[in-house]
This record gives sequence, structure tokens and C-alpha cells, in this order.
Amino acid sequence: MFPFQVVYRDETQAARALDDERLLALIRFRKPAAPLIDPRSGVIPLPELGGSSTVEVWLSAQPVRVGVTHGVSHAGNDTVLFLQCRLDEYAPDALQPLTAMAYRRLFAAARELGYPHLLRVWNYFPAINRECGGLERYRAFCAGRHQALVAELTEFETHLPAACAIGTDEPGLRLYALAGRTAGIQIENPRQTSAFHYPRQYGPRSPSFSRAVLKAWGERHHHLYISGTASIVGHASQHVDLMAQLDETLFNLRALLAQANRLMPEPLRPALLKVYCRSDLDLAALRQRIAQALDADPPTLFLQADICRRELLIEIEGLAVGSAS
Ligand code: 3EB
Repeated sequence: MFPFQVVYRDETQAARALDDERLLALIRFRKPAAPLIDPRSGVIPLPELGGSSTVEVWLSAQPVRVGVTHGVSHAGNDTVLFLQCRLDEYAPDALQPLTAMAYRRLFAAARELGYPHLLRVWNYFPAINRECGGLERYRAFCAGRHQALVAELTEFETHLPAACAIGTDEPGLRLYALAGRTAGIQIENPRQTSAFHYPRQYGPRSPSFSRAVLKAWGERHHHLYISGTASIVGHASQHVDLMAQLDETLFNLRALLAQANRLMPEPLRPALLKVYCRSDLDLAALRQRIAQALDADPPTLFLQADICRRELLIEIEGLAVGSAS
């Protein structure tokens, strides 16, 4: 059995979702209206493209316990823990120590509650491409994350969570994470240099994440948490044209799925995608290319966002599932 499932719903379903005792997380996509009260409720402050108003709903298979520990809000069942933390930035050039602290808190809360394995982390903060104190803020973020992960993980290069790091227009560093009682399997992409081995030209500390994490939640129930994937081959960004970047990104996603499928009796199926793009676009054309390349038409959410390299126009992350019978 899967310990939880993730679905997209129309925003009109939000109130009903919050009444459900099996709700692990409810994510809205827009400007944050009110401060967080419910530990299960979060905001990814990015405009949704395409005219619909979507909420992301994480539903647990069992009853959920909620709380706040070390400033981290959390909701968990017997198997997984959803965590979130939002920190104010006290200075724009202090993102590194703030990020390190946020990660330390995530680990402290996850460990204390008995879910020591971070499987997936979503990172959002403003002005991701701005230079502050001589360093691009994305690179400062990477330095802080690296500092915390080196300290917290006993085996750094083989137990990195899957991740994405996305630029917003709203203040505050927001981290969302999924943690498990047991570890997942780190998957790297044969077409791409592992991000934790990127050369120094991309910043003083390499981005500490894995391309995907494969998690067996039972003999026949697998989740693949797919990191933000972009038009990067080796370590270099490819193409200036958006559609060419999309096609390269889809090649990367296919290669990543194939790599994970080597460990699977039956192929994983893409179940949910999130597409971040810098500008508003012809979504119909994008949807068509995605469906064609992946031979699947999973629910897909399009968000307008800044990507962590200036030249990148699009990034895709998501979830694939395997439930062989
Ligand atoms: C890349 O492949 C593109 O820093 O957490 C993708 C996914 C990217 C996660 C992160 C960055 C991150 O390097 C950017």
C-alpha cells in the first residue's frame, strides 16, 4: 500500500480537504494571504499559468498527526512525514547561514519524530538570480545547503534527497520536505553530471541533491521523486530557444526514468508533473510535447517562476509511480 498519494484538485476543494483527517498537506499556488496556522497548509507563492486555480493535496492512507517542532510544521502517519518551514530573511546577503539553519531544523525535527531520511525537498526563495555580496543568491543557498547536508548526512553522495530550488517574488525562504522512516535509493542521470560534482564555475559549493529518489513503500508500491530537471547535458546548459530546452529536458526525464526502471520489474509511470517556466507560454503546445515524449499524459501544473540558472527557461519536476501486480 502507498502511505500517501498526491493529486491536483480545483481550489474550491480546499476547505473540504482541510476537513479530512487523512490530509498530510494542502499546497496553494498564489500570493500568501494569511500566515500559516494549519501545519498541513502551505503556499508556493508562484502564479499558476493556464487559467485554472489548482491546489495540491497529499492524502494519507492512515490517520495523520500534526505538530510544530524546532519551528518546523509537520504532519505524519506511521510511515512518512511532511515537513515545512518558512524563515524570514534578516538580510539579503545572509541566505547561506539562513539556509544552513533551515536545513538543520528540518533534520532536527525529522529525526526527533522518527523519520530521519529526507527523501525530497522543495526550496523556494526570492531573487534567486540576484547577486548579493559578490555571490548569486542561488549559489549562496547552495553553500548553506551543502554545509548543513555535509554535517547531517553520514554518507553524503549516496543519500542526497531529490530537490528543486525555485525563485519567487515573495519574501521568505520556504522549504517543504518529505521524510521517511527508511531510506530511498538515489538515482542519477546518465546524461548529466551529478549536481554534487558540478565544477567550481557554478559556485563555491556544488548543489547538493540527487536527480531522483526511488522509494519502495511495499514490495509492489514504488514512488520515484523526480528532481527539477532542465536543459542541462553534462553540466552545461543547452539551447536558447524554449521549445529546444523543453525537448532536451524531456530527453533528460526519459533517461532518468529509464535509469530508475533498471531497478523495477515493470516501468514506472509519470503520475504528476510540475512545470516551472519563466514566462507565460502556449501551454497547449507544451502539453503536447510532454505527452508525446513521455508517452503519458499525467496531471500537469504550470507555474511561472525563476529558474536557478539565468539562461534556463523551463524546469520540470514530478512523481512517477510503480505498482506492479
Ligand atoms: C540543474 O539540474 C538545474 O539546487 O536543488 C534542478 C533541481 C536544479 C534542483 C537544486 C537545481 C536544484 O542543476 C537546476
